[in-house]
Amino acid sequence: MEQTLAIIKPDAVERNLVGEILKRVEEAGLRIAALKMLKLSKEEAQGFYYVHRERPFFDSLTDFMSSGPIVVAILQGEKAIERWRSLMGATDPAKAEEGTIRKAFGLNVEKNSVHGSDSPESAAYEIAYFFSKVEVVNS
Ligand code: FUP
Repeated sequence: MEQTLAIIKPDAVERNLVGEILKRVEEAGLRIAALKMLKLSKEEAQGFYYVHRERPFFDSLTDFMSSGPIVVAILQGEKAIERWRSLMGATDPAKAEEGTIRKAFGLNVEKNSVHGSDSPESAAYEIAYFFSKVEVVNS
């Protein structure tokens, strides 16, 4: 069993897409092991995206990620990291495959509706960033 961190980003929460996105998660057979809504401060968004701190889009991305509420979840299942990323689609919605969340709902490369961990190492960091042990269901 593998776990990954999913985020429904401010652009998607703003457009009432939380239910639609979680429905796709459940229909794909991934289990939700933890779930909550919160609003990041600018500093918290910078901490989350620390690996991208040198990238030219870092300031704009962390402004966006702290601009409104997000929903964070731990998704669990066989190959959860890869399965959630394939449901999400490519980073740039214009390049995402038909049937993916970013193709359906993403607005641009920044406001691309969802996040997913890209490796077991980032999943471990990202899950610990948002959830304490008592918030995660054991199943
Ligand atoms: P992904 O793993 O698909 O979310 O994409 P990346 O790790 O490449 O990018 C991290 C975040 O930076 C993505 F959510 C989108 C954002 N980004 C920009 O805002 N501008 C860019 O030019 C590239 C990425």
